[in-house]
Parts: sequence; structure tokens; C-alpha cells
Amino acid sequence: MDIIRKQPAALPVRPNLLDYETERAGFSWTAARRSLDGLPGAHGLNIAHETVDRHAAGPRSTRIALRWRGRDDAAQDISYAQLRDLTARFANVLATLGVAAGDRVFLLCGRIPALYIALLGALKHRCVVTPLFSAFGPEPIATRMEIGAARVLVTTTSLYRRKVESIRARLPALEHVLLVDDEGGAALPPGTLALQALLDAASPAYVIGPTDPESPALLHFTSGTTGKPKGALHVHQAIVAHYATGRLALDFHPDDVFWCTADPGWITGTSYGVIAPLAHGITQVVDEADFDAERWYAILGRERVTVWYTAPTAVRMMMKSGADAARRHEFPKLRFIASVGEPLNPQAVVWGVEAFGLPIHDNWWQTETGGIMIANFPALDIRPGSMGKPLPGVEAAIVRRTPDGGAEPVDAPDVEGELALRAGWPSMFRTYLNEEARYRKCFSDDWYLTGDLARRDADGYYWFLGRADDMIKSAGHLIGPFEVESALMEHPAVHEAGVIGKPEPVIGEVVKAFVALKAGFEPGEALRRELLGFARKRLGAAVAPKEIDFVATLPKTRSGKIMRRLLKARELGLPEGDTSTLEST
Ligand code: 6R9
Repeated sequence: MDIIRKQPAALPVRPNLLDYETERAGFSWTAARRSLDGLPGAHGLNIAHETVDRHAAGPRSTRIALRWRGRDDAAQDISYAQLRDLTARFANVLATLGVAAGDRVFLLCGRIPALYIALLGALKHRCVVTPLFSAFGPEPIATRMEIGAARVLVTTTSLYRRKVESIRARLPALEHVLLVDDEGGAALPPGTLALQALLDAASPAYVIGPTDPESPALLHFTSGTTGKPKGALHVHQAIVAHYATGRLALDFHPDDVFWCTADPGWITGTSYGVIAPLAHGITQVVDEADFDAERWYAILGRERVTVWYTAPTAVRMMMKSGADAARRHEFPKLRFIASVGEPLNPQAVVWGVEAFGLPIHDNWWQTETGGIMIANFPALDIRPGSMGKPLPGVEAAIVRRTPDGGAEPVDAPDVEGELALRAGWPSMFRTYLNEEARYRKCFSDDWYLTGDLARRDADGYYWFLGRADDMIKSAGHLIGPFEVESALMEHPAVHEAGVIGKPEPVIGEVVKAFVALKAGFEPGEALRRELLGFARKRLGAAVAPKEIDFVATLPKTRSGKIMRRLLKARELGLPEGDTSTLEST
């Protein structure tokens, strides 16, 4: 597909990154850190100070920080000054409850104002915060809260009753459950507190304690192909990268209205749906509702969004309803569109031009990297299908694994290999919680190995080729097959299960399970439906398999591991590849 040429001088707003090579040559993380204030009295660096208090104390205090739009036309605008008071109240509530710095606070809510207030308020109190996706079922919630030893949970009455009550006995560390929606009327479920009454009684003033920039701030779970999900731990210092990528990759300017469509339960919705825009003191739109093409066009127009960060699945869903549907709306202020999370088809990049008059800029990163690492920058020509070039301050490489288990960068262009990043950027994860060995396995010398396969062309653009492992990306959400297999195996009829991502044109991949039954159980439509429902109830709609096939046995290696790759090859009618390790049956 043709290159989309950029003429930086002709863009309506001068991009922050005007020339890639110049910016790269002049960039340093030490200098980037100077865009932030630091806590008064040189008491370190705290995300909540940089995103809230420093703007509330200055000329931007009355600017809208969060422009919240509810599911049924409810709306709330929260200024930086209001956000300072609300987050201070929440931090004071934690203090009153005896919650200490370093304690883990989990959030399980839809995209409602309380989620944002609790997240930032908990960071003020120097707690470690984990937002969980509210479409998770009880099982993924329990696993993550167990690993994270959650001491506090902020949730809604309905989510508590549906998803937490049944697993509470598994969570001995959980002391406080704060319900955001209780209005003091009906009796509270036992073992919970009404948050609003506590907030009302709390002071709206809070002085953030000294915060070491290297102290933990956010714990984001990401799935593994084997074993339990991994808790990627990020520190307050990560905000240096959020700020820098907001400036360079998303091109934030002081008057911007930004909309990141991701939920904070996934890292994009925290790094860019909370931290980066607020770090810049701009206005960000939060929509509580799920995807709906017409609703989204209306929001982009009505809220006068200038910069929009979304996902390929959403773009492909819009493409289904045609560019005309978009063109019936006006987007008077929209000037930059970016997307992340899965491969963005070249057609989708160009469709942006048809629908919005703007191409879509793909960028790449992971839960572990904490922020954007490779991007199509506003001033850079786009090669549709490419993820773009490394962020200034980030060194990327294509590496080849060496026989001794190490990795060495390949200098030649157009070689397929594993994408690696040189350790040292501020938002790099600092460990997998309680799993230091698993963390260390991600590095070879000082290269962080991403687990993605890619190539770099002669001009330095990176092209995504696939994952080196069995992880599934469905509608932009990373799903670990092991978690799905384990849930299915809880069912009395299931002997074994193997789970793969089956390619699908709109959402990228659907979760598909192959199930071998225990003796005495017969495959059939009724059992298939029962298993689908069983998995959905435990895992939640976002993670559960959409398809189940019964098989007599699952292909396994001689050491007993299910060969998901082979299941996938057979499903797709592809060559089976190397089956030398296949156990003979
Ligand atoms: C931010 C986020 C990370 C994995 C990553 C890769 C895939 C992300 C992509 C992309 C192709 C892109 N991925 N961006 N694949 N093109 N532009 O998504 O984090 O949920 O941890 O997923 O997503 O496979 O390794 P996370």
C-alpha cells in the first residue's frame, strides 16, 4: 500500500515532534523528567501530584480534567480543582481505615467517576493500585486479588454481589470493601462499607507524603501461556514516559480534548486513559458505555475531541458500517488518531482518511513496557501496516536467540526475529510480583525480550509479524490460554482442554477451546452449551471461549504439554510444522 506522506509544515497544529532524527538525537530521559514538577520540598515524584495537584494549584485549576459521559445521558464534568479535593478525600478515607503506603488497592468498576477518583486518591496515599476489568468473572478476579494480596477493594454493590461475594473467603488479606453506589438506604452486604458517607466525612485536603520515584504505584496483570497471570509492577517514575509519549506520540497540546477509548482494567486505559492526559493538564473524555459506532461518532463531534486513541477492533467495527456513516457527522476539531493493541490492517489506516479525513497512526507497546515504545508520529510518513519507529529514548532491535539461551541483535534489515528493547526507560516494569525468576527470564543482558516477532525495514520502520507464544488477542484484550483451560477443567465432564486464538476478521481472534471428556461423558450439543455457559460464568464474557469442539485426545509433547500450535494448525488447515516432540498415541 502506498506510503502516506506527511508535510509537517502543512499540519493544522505544529507537531511536537517535528523531525524524528533531530528529536531522537536530542532526547534524554533526564531532560524529560524536568517537564514534571516533583513533590514540593524535593520529596520525590508522585503520579497523583503530577496529574492532579500541580494543575489544581495553577492557572489550569478550573479546566475540566474529566468530561464524563454516562451510559444513559448522565454527565459530569470534573475540574482539576475538584479532582484534587475528591482524590484528597479518598486518600483521607484510606488513612482513616488504617491503610498504609504500599498496601494494595484493587478497583472493580465500570468507567465511572469513582474509578478515577479512587485510582488517583490511592496513588496520593502511596498505595499500589490495580484496576480490574469489570467484565471479568469471579475466577480471574479471585486469582488476581490473591496474587496481589488486595487489602482494599473499591466496587459497586451489583459487582460485589455478582462476582466477589462468592470468592471472598479465598481473600483473607481483603479487609475493606468500599461500595461506591450505596446511598445509605438499603442494608449493605455484610463486610462492606458505603464509600460516599466516608468521603463526605473526610477532609478535602491531603498532603502527599515523600514518594521515592522508584516506589511501586501500579500493578497490572497480564496473562501467561502457562501458570497464573503475572502482576507487572510499575513505579511512580513511569509517569516520565507517560508524559513524554503523550507529547511525542500522541502530540498533546495545551488545549487538547483527548479521548482514549480503552478501559483502565487494561493497561492502555490506565497509562493513556488516566495518567498521560492528566499529566499534561488537558481535558479527557470518559465514556461509560461500550462500543457503538453512532455513539462514538457523536462523542467525537459533540465533545470536540482533538486527539483520539483507540483500537483496531473498534476501527474494523466502524468500517463494517461504512465510511458514509462517519461522514454524516462532523469532527470539527479532530486532528490526530492513533491506535494500539493489535495489528492495524493497512486498509484500516487508509479508511481513516475516507471516514475522518485523517489516517490512523498505529503504535505498539505492552503491559510490561508501561507506555508507547514504537509509533507512527504525526510528522512521520506512514507506511500502512507498519507500527512505526521507536520512541526517542527507546532503543529497539530485532534479536536472534543464541544456542546458549542469550539473544543477539541482528543488524541487517528485513530479518524476522524477536522484538527486543534495551532496558532502562522509566515505565519499564520492575518485576512480576512474587515471581522474580519469571521476570529475569524476560531479559538477556540488558535487552528486554518482548515475545513478539517482528522485522525492521531498511528505513527503520518496524513491522509486526505475530507472537512468539500462544497468547490470544481478542478485541484487543490479551487472554492467556492457561487461564481458560483451567476454568474448563473445573467442570466434572472435562478431562483436558486446549485453548487457541482462532483468527477472525473483526475482533482479531476468538477464543476457541478443544475439550476431551472424561470417561462416561458423551459429546453433544447440550454439553457444549453447558460448558460455554459454565466458562462464561466463571471467566466473564471478555475471557470465556466462544467456541468449543470436542476431541478424543489433545496433541501433547512427550513431556505432557498440550501443543496448542498444532491444534491451531489443524483448525486452520495449515501445515503442522515440527511435530517431532509430539507424543505418539
Ligand atoms: C498495550 C497493550 C501487548 C501485546 C503485544 C502485541 C500486541 C500491541 C500492537 C500489537 C500488533 C500493534 N500488540 N500493539 N500487535 N500491532 N500495534 O496492548 O498491552 O495487553 O499487554 O498486549 O499486544 O502482541 O505484545 P497488552
